[in-house]
Amino acid sequence: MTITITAFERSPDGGKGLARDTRVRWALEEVGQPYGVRLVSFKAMKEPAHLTLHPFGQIPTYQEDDLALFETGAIVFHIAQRHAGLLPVDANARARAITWMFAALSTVEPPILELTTARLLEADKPWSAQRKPLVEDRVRERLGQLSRRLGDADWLEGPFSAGDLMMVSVLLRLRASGILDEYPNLSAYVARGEARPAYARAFEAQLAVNKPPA
Ligand code: GTB
Repeated sequence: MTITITAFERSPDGGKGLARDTRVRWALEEVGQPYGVRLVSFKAMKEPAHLTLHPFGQIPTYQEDDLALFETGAIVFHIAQRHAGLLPVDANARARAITWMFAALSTVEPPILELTTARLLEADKPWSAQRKPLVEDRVRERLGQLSRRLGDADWLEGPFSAGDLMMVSVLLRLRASGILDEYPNLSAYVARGEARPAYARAFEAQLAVNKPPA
C-alpha cells in the first residue's frame, strides 16, 4: 500500500503546523503507516489536475493506491478504520470516539475559524471592534462546555482516539489568540496531544518543508 498526501509547498504559517496536512500526518504516524508528500503551490491547487483530487482546490488530499480522498475528517476516519490504534474495538466506545471527531469538526471548529477570520482578515474593517468580542464569546461558550466535559480526564472518551486527535488539532488554531489559556484543563489537554511522539514526528515533518530559511 502506497500512501501519498498533498500539502502546501509553503504554508502561510511558516511551519507552525496549523495547515491541515498536519492532522493527517499525525494520524498516519499514530498508526505507523509510512507516507509520501506531494507539495503543491496555491496556483497548482486550482488547476484541473488537483481539482480532480479535491473539488474545492485545497490541501490536504490522500491517495492510497486507487483510492483518492479529500476532507481531513474523512481522511483521518479512513486511516482510523483501516489501522489499529485510533479507534476502540468495542462498538459503542468506537461510536463515541467517532462522535468526538464530528464534534471537533462541526461544533468546535466553526467558531474558531470565524475567530481566525475576524483576527486576520477583518481587523481593518470599521465594524471589527464590535464584531470580534462577539466571535470571541462564541468560542468561549464552546470551550467552556468542552472544558466542563473533559474535567480532569486525560482524553475525551477513555484512551486517546481519533476524536482527541481531531479536537486537539482544532484547538491548536486558537493558541495565538490567548483564549485557550483561559481554560487550563484544555491547555493541558492540547499539550498532552502535542507531547505524543506521533504528533512530534508529524510536526517535524511539516516544519522541514516550511521552516523559513535561516
Ligand atoms: N474542510 C477541509 C478539510 O478539513 O480538509 C478544509 C481544507 C482547507 O481549509 N485547506 C486549506 C487550503 O487548502 C489549508 S488548511 N487553503 C487554500 C485554499 O483554500 O485556497 C487551512 C489553513 C491554512 C493556513 C493556515 N495557516 O497559515 O496558519 C492554517 C490553516
